[in-house]
Amino acid sequence: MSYIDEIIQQVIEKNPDEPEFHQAVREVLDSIRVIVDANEAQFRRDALLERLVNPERQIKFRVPWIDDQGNAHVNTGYRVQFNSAIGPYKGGLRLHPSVNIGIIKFLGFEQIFKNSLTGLPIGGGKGGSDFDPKGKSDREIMNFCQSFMSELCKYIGADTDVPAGDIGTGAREIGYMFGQYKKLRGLFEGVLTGKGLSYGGSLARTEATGYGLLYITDALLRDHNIDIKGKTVAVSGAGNVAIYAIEKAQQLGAKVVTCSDSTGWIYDAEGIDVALLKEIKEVRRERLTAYKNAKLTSEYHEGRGVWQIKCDIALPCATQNELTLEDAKLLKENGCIAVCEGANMPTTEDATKFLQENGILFIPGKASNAGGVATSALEMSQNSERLSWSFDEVDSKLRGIMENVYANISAAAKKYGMEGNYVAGANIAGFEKVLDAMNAQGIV
Ligand code: NDP
Ligand code: 2IT
Repeated sequence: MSYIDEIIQQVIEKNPDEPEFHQAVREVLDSIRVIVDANEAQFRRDALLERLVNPERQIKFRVPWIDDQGNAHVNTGYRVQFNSAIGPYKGGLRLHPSVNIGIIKFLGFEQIFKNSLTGLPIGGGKGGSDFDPKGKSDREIMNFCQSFMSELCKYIGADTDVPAGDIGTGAREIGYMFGQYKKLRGLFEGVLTGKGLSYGGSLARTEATGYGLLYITDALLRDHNIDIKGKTVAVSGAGNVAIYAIEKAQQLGAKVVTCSDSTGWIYDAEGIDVALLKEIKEVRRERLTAYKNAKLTSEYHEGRGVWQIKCDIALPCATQNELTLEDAKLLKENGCIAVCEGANMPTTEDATKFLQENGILFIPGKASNAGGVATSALEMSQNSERLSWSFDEVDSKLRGIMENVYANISAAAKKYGMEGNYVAGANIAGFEKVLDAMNAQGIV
């Protein structure tokens, strides 16, 4: 059996009940087969792949917190410090009831290669909790975040591990966590990114993942002589990534006709009203039914369904495995030309394969959503030099980074005879830098 297949089997056996982690490992290892096969003896001797798929450290802890009625609850907190070959661990914190160690490991594993693709010095990590922020008061959120950080603060720091937002963790949660870290460690330092602008946050970090997604989508389309102007776009999700993807798509002249949350979805033939969406999601924290109520010409549907809408470009920006084979077939039937992932691993394995085999341009999340973490790294730079850059300066750096990511994944795919396969290109280009750093640093 090949080294790669042995490792994939080992990952499945040693990490049962973690299907998302298996999926992420399988996709990366399948893509780097050419490199591994050519170096099999050395890689086996150095247990290179074993070191790649086993996190450097996994931290799991109890998070007790008290609700507004005075009742205590206990959630589980996680931080997986996956790989520090190219820099301090970096990656978000997810707060969602579906969180378990397998989800955090899949996200942490993806983060290694994503962070490498940004060209910036950041290693891979991820964390979070099965806490559900929905329906909680501000005080309950604060209480949870403080308890979570009371334990996490022992393991992180501006030069060791720098968490940030993800699903369920936005500016409010980062603020409460930062306050608690500072109180317990006595350090005002860039230990978290996505901070508020008044205490060390970076302009354009809020927008970065969504804007970055559109910068790379635009680069992809231009490379194929297609103009994004006038194109119809379907977006899923209605959170941080989706909102700013919609905003930038509109600025580039495209029309976005859908968005969704975990209870339903909107079809707005006139184009999503992004100011209204921000008001509902960022300020009032309401469901998408509020969008329909405010904009009577739009349609609201319960459940999932955005991929049945005819579009040229599909941008899944909600969560993992939300775009299935059935959805991919609908997109194809409806003439979709490109799918670029805003979320982490939103497309199932069989759907990805179908899209690629049917000539639909496809960029995987580890490349196309890298703008968020890249801008987090720019926030770290600003914190280190105790300066703040202008919005335009950060935004233009972000655009440059995303254009580079596209050029690199495209070149890597071509170099290994897989032109246009951006999944292979992203995994190979991301892996090469990590490999070089791991080899240089010895067996650690
Ligand atoms: P938010 O919490 O801001 O928004 C998430 C959105 O997705 C919400 O609309 C949410 O609906 C919906 N959603 C979440 N879980 C599910 C689910 N199980 N089924 C259906 N809908 C769901 O998160 P982000 O926008 O930050 O993150 C979205 C994706 O982008 C995630 O995959 C994340 O890992 C990825 N990402 C985020 C980055 C960032 O900088 N924030 C950077 C790179 C990737 P509801 O509110 O109803 O739950
Ligand atoms: O998935 C991701 O890249 C993020 N949630 C952002 C991580 C970060 O450190 O900004």
